[in-house]
Amino acid sequence: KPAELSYGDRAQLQNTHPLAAQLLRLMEEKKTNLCVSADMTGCEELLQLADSLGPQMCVLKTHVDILQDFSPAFTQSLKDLGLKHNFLIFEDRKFADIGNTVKHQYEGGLYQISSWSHIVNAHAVPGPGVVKGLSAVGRPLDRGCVLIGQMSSQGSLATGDYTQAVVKMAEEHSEFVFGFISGAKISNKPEFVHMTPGVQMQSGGDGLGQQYSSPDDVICKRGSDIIIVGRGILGASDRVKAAAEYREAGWNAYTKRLNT
Ligand code: S5P
Repeated sequence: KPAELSYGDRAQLQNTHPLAAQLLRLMEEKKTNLCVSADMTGCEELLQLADSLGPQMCVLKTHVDILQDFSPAFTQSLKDLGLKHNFLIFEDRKFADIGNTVKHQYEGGLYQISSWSHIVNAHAVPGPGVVKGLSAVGRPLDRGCVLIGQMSSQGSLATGDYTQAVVKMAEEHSEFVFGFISGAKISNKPEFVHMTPGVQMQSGGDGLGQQYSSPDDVICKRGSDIIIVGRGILGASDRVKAAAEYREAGWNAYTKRLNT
C-alpha cells in the first residue's frame, strides 16, 4: 500500500485546487476534519452555533433556504465568523439543472449564494453543463464545488456506474470541482477532497431514509476526509461537548489511517 499523504501534504500538491489547498491546510492547522451541518431555521440561532462551534470545525454547512428570517446581513455575519474562527462556508444547495439556470440560482435571487459561500455542491445528473454554469460564476470569485457521487440515504440511485461517471466529470473539470460528497473515497487522486454525511457515533437511521455510519468507519475504513455531522451535534444537550467528541473521533480515525 502506498504511503498515505497527510492533509497538509495534499495541500501542497501541484494540482490541488486553491480552495481545497486552503481547506486541507486549515484542517491540518486546526486538527479537525469536522464539518458541522447547521440545519437550523433561525439566523440568530445559526450564528450563535457558528460562533460557539467555530473552533471545532473546518467547514460550516448551511441550507440557507430553510431559514425563516434570512437577510443579507446574516450572510455578512456568517462570513465574519468564518474569518474569526477560520472555517469555510458550504451552502448545501445541490444544484441540479441546466447550466444557464444554475448560474442564476448560484449568483442571484434572494440568497446570492456565490457572494458568501466558499463551497457549493451539485448533482451530475444534468451532465457537464451544470458544472460549466456554476464555474462561470464561481471561478472569478475563487470558489469551488464538490459533486455528489454517492448519497447516504436508503435506496440512493447514485451508485456504481453513476458514481464512476461523477468521478470522471470531476476529473475533467478540476479547475472548479475539487471533491465529492460520498460515503467513501471514490477517487484515488489525492488532490480531491471527500466529504461524507450520514455520520453519528451510533449506527442507525432517522425514519426518513437517512443512514448513519461512525466517524471511524467513514474516515479510517472507507478513506473519506471530512465527516459531516448535523443532528448528532444539534440534538445533543451540550452541543459544544458533542462537537468536541465528533472532532476528536474524526481526527483519531484520520491519524489511525495515516499510521496503518
Ligand atoms: O447524501 C447526502 C448528502 C448530504 S449533503 N446525505 C445527507 O444527509 N446530506 C446532508 O447532510 C443533509 O442534507 C443534511 O444537511 C446533512 C445530514 O444531517 P444529519 O442531521 O443527518 O447529520
